[in-house]
Amino acid sequence: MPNGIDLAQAFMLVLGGDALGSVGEEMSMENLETELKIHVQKLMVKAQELIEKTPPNQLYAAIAVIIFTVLLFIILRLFKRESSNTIVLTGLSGSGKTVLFYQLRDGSSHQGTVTSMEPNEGIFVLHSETIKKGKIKPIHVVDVPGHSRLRTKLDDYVPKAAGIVFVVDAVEFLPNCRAAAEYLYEILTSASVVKRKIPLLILCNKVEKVTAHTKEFVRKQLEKEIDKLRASRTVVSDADVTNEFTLGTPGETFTFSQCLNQVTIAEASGLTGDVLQLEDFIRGVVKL
Ligand SMILES: Nc1nc2c(ncn2[C@@H]2O[C@H](COP(=O)(O)OP(=O)(O)O)[C@@H](O)[C@H]2O)c(=O)[nH]1
Ligand SMILES: [Mg+2]
Repeated sequence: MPNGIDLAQAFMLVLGGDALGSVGEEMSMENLETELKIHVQKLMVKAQELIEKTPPNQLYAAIAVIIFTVLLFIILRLFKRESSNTIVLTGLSGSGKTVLFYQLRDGSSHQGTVTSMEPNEGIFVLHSETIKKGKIKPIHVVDVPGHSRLRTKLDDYVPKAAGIVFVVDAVEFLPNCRAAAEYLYEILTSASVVKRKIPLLILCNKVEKVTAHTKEFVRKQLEKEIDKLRASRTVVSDADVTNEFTLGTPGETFTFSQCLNQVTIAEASGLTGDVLQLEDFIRGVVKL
């Protein structure tokens, strides 16, 4: 690159003159300006010569490559989904969402100091990440209560969620199984979850209790309940399906593996601070 060297030499010349000290500052500035002007002119001439010397085919090819690259860049920009760091914690009330929320944020359960009537929301760095060195990324966690009148709140958060955590009380599971399955069904058939294939984690909570059901048991029971719901709902609807999507493979018993979005199941104990599997899920979907 002779041009680069020329330019560098010009700079050295001017800077060198300045370093000699005796010349006034204004003079050297003017010098620098004129030097640069001359140089730019020289460069322009050289560029023109180069263009004239290059066969037009090569020139067109170069221009085509540049245009193609720019277009590709623009298209990629447009299609790249805005990466989200929102995690929606939801599930029936009493399942332990609020305790989990504080556990993620502070590494402590804040027992007895929290009410569950409003969505809890916070942007924070996972407590377990704060001790790490280097790059740490904050996440946005919303704890959406499971009371039916608050469930519509879900629609505010789900469309921009990177992942959904559906918390299930593994101890008091059987009496709540039907209600949990109904809620889960609602989530799994909502338009944004299906279209954006939002990963969902079914989190069996309170597993430190010996009476807690295993995650395999919870999964099977939920699948059974959802299968029943699906059978009854596909008969009724058709007319009033606005944004409801059909769930699973028709004609087959429902399993979570049939869902278009990834559905996984894990265990936690918010009370004792055992939230490793939950944090792993969050790290996976937010890409910390
Ligand atoms: N044994 C046990 N109890 C828990 C656990 N997590 C939450 N709880 C209790 O379950 C109840 C409901 O918890 P909360 O976080 O308010 O549930 P939310 O309604 O889903 O927000 C509270 O009494 C908690 O102390 C857990 O991991 N183990
Ligand atoms: Mg709560």
